[in-house]
Amino acid sequence: MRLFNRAISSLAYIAALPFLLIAGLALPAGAQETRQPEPYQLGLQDPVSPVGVRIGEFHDFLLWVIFATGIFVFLLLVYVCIRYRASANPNPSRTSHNTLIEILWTAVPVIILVVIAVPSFKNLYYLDRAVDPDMTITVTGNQWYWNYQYPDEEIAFDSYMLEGEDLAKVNGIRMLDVDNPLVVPTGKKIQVLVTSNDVFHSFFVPSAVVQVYAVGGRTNETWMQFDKEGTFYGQCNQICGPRHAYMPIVVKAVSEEAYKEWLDEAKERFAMSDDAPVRVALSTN
Ligand SMILES: [Cu+2]
Repeated sequence: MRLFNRAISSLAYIAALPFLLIAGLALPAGAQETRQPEPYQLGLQDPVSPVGVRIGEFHDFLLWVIFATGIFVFLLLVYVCIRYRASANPNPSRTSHNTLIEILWTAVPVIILVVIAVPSFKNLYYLDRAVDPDMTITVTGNQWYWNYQYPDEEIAFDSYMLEGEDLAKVNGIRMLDVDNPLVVPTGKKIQVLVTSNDVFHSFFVPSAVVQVYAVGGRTNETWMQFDKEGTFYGQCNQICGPRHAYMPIVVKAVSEEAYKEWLDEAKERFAMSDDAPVRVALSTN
């Protein structure tokens, strides 16, 4: 019964997809977007960053390669099952070598892998490191919350998941909303330096296709850029202890003016004190 319900829900979702897409396209420019995991979600979260767009395209390309390979192998099996069945071949062939076929089944997979590897490496280098970033944010994983620092602005703050009354007060999303989200301006290239204060964590924001391990004593670098205003949810996705599921990530991408306003306020609330220096090196070079 449960399976049946799931199938029906999935069908309903697929039927509603064109309307959802139209509704998405009809959003006025500058509208607030939200990206979070959806029930019965199909596919990846809509990308909001240049890296996300490229990875999305690469994912779709790979899907074609996988489909083509799968269908080819399936048809080949069907052909072999019928063509070489025992009843039609009372005296089985004793062929053990065929040079042409052996060259083909070595060369063709190699060519396919090279065709996959080239864009794959391009993407890896593209997302690895920010070239001329506009700003830097350092992210530190802790058991079990995140600490965000804006070294250029000399602000630092912790970000805890909202629970119980606190969550009800803001009518937030259970398991995802936090007290102090990461606030960033849209359209800016943000260098992100990720480390940990204790065990392994992982900074994961799917709509920006950012996933970086937070490792104590080591600084990992990546970058993100949000091309849409909105709220983008992520989670720690490296099992890090009993409250691993309770350290979500919220990124609020806002306009330049709204970001400046937030900075003014944040500089008062979250000013870095001398005894809480920047925890990670500002450059990984
Ligand atoms: Cu964690």
